[in-house]
Amino acid sequence: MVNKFSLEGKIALVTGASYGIGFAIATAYAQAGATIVFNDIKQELVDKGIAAYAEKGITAHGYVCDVTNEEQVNAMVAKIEEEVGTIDVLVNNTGIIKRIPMCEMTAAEFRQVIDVDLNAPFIVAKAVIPGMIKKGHGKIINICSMMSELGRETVSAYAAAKGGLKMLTRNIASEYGEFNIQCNGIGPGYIATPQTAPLREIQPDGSRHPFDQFIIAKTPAARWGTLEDLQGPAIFLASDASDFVNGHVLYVDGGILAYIGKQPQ
Ligand code: NAP
Ligand code: GCO
Repeated sequence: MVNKFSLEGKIALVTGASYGIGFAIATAYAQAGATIVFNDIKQELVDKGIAAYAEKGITAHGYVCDVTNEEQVNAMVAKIEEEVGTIDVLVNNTGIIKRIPMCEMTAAEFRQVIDVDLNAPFIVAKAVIPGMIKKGHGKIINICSMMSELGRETVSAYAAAKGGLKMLTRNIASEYGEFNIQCNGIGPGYIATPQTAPLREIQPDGSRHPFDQFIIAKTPAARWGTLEDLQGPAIFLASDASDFVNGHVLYVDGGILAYIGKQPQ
C-alpha cells in the first residue's frame, strides 16, 4: 500500500517553482522519487531555483517561460518532452495577487491576475494533456485557494480567478477522466510565504499585523500553515493512491473553512 504513494519514475512539472509553495511541493516530489521540472519567468530565478534544488541534492530541470504566453508554454513542453520525457504530473502553481479595492482596480490589473491565475493553468494543462493521453495516465493539480470558496475585501480579481480555477479543475476531470487523467486542486489556507508576507508584518508598536491575528482566530489550529503542511497532500494527489479521486479540491487550511472563528476575548 505504501508504494502507491511513490512517485518513482514520474516526471513532474511544477510551474513557478523557484521558491515558495511550488518549490516545497517539488522538493517533496523529488523525495518521493520524481524527476523535477520547473519554470520561472526570469533566467535569474531559474538559476537560483536550480541552485536551491541542488542544495537539497536534487538535480532539477529549469526552463524560462511566462506561463501566460501560449507559444512559450508549447515550446517549453516540447523541449521538456525532448530533453526529459513526457510529463506525468503537472502542478499549476504560478499565481499572483493584487490587493486593491475593486472600484480602485483597473481593468488591466484585473485581467493580469486572471491571466496568470486562471488563463495560464488552462494553457499549461492544454499543452501537457496530449502527452498524458498518449502515456495512458496523468495527474494535474491546480493550486487553488481559500478564495476559491470565500471572498474578502481587496481580492476581487484573485477570488474570481481561484473560483474559476476550481471549476476548470472539475471540467478537466470531467473531460479527461476517461483517459485515466485525474485533475484535482489543492486549496492552501494561509501559508507563510513571500506572497502573504505583507499580511504578517510586525506593526510599528511591535504587535502582530491585525490580519495575522484575524487568521489565527479563524484557524482551529491557531497558526499559519507552513510549506511542509502542503507536501503530504501534494504527494497523495500526484500518486497512484489517488487514482479514483477526480475533480476534488483538497483544502489544506487547518480547518478555516469549517470554523466560524474564535470569539474575541
Ligand atoms: P509566490 O511566492 O509569489 O510564488 C509565485 C511563483 O510564481 C513565483 O516563482 C513567480 O515568479 C511565479 N510566477 C508569477 N507569474 C508568473 C508567470 N507569468 N510565469 C511564470 N512564473 C510566474 O507565491 P506562493 O505563496 O508560493 O503561492 C504559489 C501558489 O499558491 C499561487 O498560485 C498562490 O495563489 C497559491 N496560494 C498561496 C497561498 C499562500 O498563503 N501563500 C495560499 C493559497 C494559495 P516571479 O517571482 O518571477 O514573479
Ligand atoms: C489574501 C491572501 C490569500 C492567500 C490564499 C488563501 O490576501 O487573502 O493572499 O489569498 O494567498 O490564497 O488561501
